[in-house]
Amino acid sequence: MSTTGTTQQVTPQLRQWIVEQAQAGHSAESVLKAMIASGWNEDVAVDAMEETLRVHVESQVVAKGLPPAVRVPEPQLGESPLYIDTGDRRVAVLQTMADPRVVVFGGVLSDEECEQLIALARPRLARSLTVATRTGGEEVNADRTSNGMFFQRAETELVRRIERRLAVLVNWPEENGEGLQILQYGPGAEYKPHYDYFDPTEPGTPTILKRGGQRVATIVIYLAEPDKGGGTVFPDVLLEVAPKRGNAVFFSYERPHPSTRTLHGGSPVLAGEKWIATKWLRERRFE
Ligand code: PD2
Ligand code: ZN
Repeated sequence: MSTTGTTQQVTPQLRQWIVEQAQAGHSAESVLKAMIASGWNEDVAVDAMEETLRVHVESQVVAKGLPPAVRVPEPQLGESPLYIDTGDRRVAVLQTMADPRVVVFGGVLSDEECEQLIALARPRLARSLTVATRTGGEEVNADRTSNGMFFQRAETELVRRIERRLAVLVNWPEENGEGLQILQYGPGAEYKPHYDYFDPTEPGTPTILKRGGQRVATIVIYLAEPDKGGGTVFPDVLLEVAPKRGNAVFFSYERPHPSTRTLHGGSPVLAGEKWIATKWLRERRFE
């Protein structure tokens, strides 16, 4: 890549030099200045530095025993748009956080869509189960006192339309999504803080991963607002997202590890009833 027509090759020697400069405590600006002074095109120099340091940091992290990072869904927010056009709906971008990666969207679903999902789910509710990572099966869990059900992927026209919309919203294939899960929380019900990825150290996890790899992101959509309580909390960063009907919170996790700071929970509902739809996204096609 070059503005002069000649290609500037980023060599292993250059990469090593960049790492050495960073290790010696030189700032990114000073390293960049030195590269430009010795003839490097600025864009090439910036790209080379970013890529070199990213690869270096990742190799250090993996050497420490953390699972490797994978590609995750990411909404197109490069130019800080106020809205994202998903093809059939204009969704508002209300708030973004870099670490943990959290994005709050407004108006993902219409009030009618929220009501329709609740009406379809209500007769099928049962006490929520969670995946038992020890065995790979499912179990009732005292940390999750909601009632729930799963839709099959594309089970109805409404479900299909919502899944398409979410796929466009966060740039991730529809087929990599688990079926939409609907949860109902009455007064006192909560979902204690947890991670949505599967713990790699649990014996049941390899079986779970056969169906599409790890979970890499979550979208929680609020379908009905409680009168009090019921926010989605991220305790590591003291963030609380209000459960406003039609809005959604998206968060991603590039490795199944607490360093992602994606510990999150559903606070107890204090009054009224909270309903959500959760879409968990896998690395690959979920079968
Ligand atoms: O209901 C919530 O706010 C919530 C909190 C944590 C939902 C989930 N996790 C989930 O469905 O994974
Ligand atoms: Zn969760």
